[in-house]
Amino acid sequence: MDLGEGLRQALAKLSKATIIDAKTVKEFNKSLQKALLSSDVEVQLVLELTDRIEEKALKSNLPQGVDPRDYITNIVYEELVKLVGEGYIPKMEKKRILMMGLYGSGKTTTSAKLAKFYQDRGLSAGLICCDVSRPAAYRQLETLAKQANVPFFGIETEKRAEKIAQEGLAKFRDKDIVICDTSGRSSLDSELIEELKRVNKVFNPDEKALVISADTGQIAGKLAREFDNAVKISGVIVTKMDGSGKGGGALSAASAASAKVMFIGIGEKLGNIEPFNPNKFIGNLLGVPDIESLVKHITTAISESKMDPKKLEKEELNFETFYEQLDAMKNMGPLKNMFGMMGVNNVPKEVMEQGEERLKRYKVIIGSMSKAERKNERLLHEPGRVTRIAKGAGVQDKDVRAMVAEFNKMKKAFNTLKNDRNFKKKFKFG
Ligand SMILES: Nc1nc2c(ncn2[C@@H]2O[C@H](COP(=O)(O)OP(=O)(O)O)[C@@H](O)[C@H]2O)c(=O)[nH]1
Ligand SMILES: [Mg+2]
Repeated sequence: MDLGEGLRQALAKLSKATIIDAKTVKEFNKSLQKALLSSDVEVQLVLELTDRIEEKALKSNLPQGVDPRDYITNIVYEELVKLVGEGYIPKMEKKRILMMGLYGSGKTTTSAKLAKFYQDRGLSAGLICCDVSRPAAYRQLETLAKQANVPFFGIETEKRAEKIAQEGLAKFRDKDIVICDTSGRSSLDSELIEELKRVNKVFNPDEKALVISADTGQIAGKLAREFDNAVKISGVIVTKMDGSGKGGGALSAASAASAKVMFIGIGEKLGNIEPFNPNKFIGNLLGVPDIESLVKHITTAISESKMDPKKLEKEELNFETFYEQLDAMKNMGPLKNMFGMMGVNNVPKEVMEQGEERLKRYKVIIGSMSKAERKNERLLHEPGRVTRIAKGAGVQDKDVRAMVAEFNKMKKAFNTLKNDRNFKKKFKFG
C-alpha cells in the first residue's frame, strides 16, 4: 500500500469519531503505524511519532468549535512534517555541485535535471561526466545534456576521474553552476571512496549531494551516514518518489541520519525535480490540505449538478451519463482531490491527470455520437462507427479509441465508487 493511501485511510476512519478519547487515538495510531511501517519508516521513529501524537491529542484540550478530526489531522500533519525533516531552498548563486550515489540511484539523470533547474532560473550551467566506471556513462550524460541544452564535458578514454574534473572546471570557468557526475557502485567500497576523495579535492564542491532512490527505504539512513563519513555530504536527493509509495521511508531515514533532503525526483523527465518542501509533500500525502472545505464543496457541487448519486448507483455508466459527469466535474476542482476525498484511491493515474483540454475533446466526441451509441458503448465495436464519430468530431479514429479506453477505466472507477461504503455514507445513499 502506498503511504499516502494508508494515511488517508487512517484519517478517513477517524472521521467517524465525535470525541477524542484514548480508544479513538489508540485505534488511529494503530492504522498510522501500519501505514508508516509498510512504507519502510523505521520502527523506532514510528513509535516515537505515535507516542507524541497520543500525548498531544490527549493531554491538551480540544479547542472550542474545532472538529476532533481536524484537530488530530493537524497534529499528525505537524508530526509528519517533523519526521521528514526541514525543507530546502536552493540558492541562486554560483556553485559547484558534486553528485554521488550507488548504481542506478539516478545520479546521471539528476545531474542533468539540476543543470536544467538552475538554467531555467537564469543561471548558466555545465555538466561534467566523471563516471569512469561505466563505459556508457559518458554517452548518457552527453545525451541528457543535449536534451537540457546544457554544455557537456567529458573525456571518454580517461580513467582518472580527478583529471576530468580538473579539465571540466577549466572549461566551465565562466559557468554559474557546474555539476559533476561521478562513478557508482553496488555498494560503497574503498576504491570508490578513494576516487571520490580525489575528485572532491580537485573539484572543491560547494555542495555534495548524495542521490538515493526512494525504494531504498530505511537503508537510506545507513547510506547517508556511510557517504557522510567518507566524504562529508551536504544533503541527499531522493529520486523516484513518483514510482515508490514508500518514499516516506527514505525521507525519514535521511532525516534521522541528519542528512538534509535537498531535492526530490518525481519522474524520468528532465523537468521532474523539485526542491524538497515538507509542508507541501505531507499535504499531498494526506490528500488535500483543506479536507473539510473540499467535502462541502463537493457535496454542494453534487446537489447542484445533474450528477445524482441515486441515479449513479442504479445506472450503468454509459457515454450519456459520462457526458453529464464531465459537465458536473468541471465545478469540483481537481479530480485527484475529489477521488482521494471520497476514499477512492485506486483511480487510474491517467484518469486523474486528465486536463480540461481532454475533457473538452471528449465532450465533442460524445456530441458526435448517435443516441443509441451514447447509451450503449458496445455499439462502437461495429465497423465504421468509430470513423464516422471521429469525422463528425473533427478528430482522428485513434482519438475516439483513446476516449473509449479512458471511458472504460472511468467506468471501472465509478463502479468502485458506487460500491464504496465511505462514499455511500458520505452522500447518504445505498
Ligand atoms: N521514475 C523515475 N525514474 C527516475 C528518476 N530518476 C532517475 N530515474 C531513472 O532511473 C534509472 C537510473 O538512472 P541513472 O541516472 O542512470 O542512475 P545512475 O546509475 O545513478 O547514474 C534511469 O532509468 C532513470 O530514468 C525519478 O525521479 N523518477
Ligand atoms: Mg550514472
